[in-house]
Amino acid sequence: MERTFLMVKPDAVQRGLIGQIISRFESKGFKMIAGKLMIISKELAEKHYQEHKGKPFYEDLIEFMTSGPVFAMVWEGDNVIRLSRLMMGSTDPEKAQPGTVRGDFATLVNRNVIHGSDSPENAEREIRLFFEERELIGG
Ligand code: IDP
Ligand code: MG
Repeated sequence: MERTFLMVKPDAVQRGLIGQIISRFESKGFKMIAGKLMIISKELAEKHYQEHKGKPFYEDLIEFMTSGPVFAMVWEGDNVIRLSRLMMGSTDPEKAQPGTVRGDFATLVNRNVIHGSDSPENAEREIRLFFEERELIGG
């Protein structure tokens, strides 16, 4: 069974969208095996987004991700990495299809509501960054 790391970003937490977003992944048939509301440190945000260091949007991204609480989660299911990315839609909400999380809840690329791991390697890395092994329930 595959695992991925999903995170409701500060914009969506502030807008009260945690429940609706969780509901979509539950309805799909995935299982949440860990979840917590947290304010992430600059250090954690920088580790999480290390691949984007140096890009024009990097500093704003770190500031945004540390600007308020996020809801960090681990989800389990068949092909959950690829399928959850499909359910999230394109990074830029202008390109995200209706029916996807970003297509339905977002308008701007720098306020795009949700993060999801893009590969098995990143999923494992991100899960380990945000959670202790003992926090994963029934995994
Ligand atoms: P992803 O979140 O769909 O995996 P990435 O390319 O990994 O997209 O980018 C990480 C995050 O950085 C995006 O979700 C978005 O918040 C932000 N970002 C990406 N590209 C841009 C951009 O061109 N302008 C502003 N923010 C961006
Ligand atoms: Mg990414």
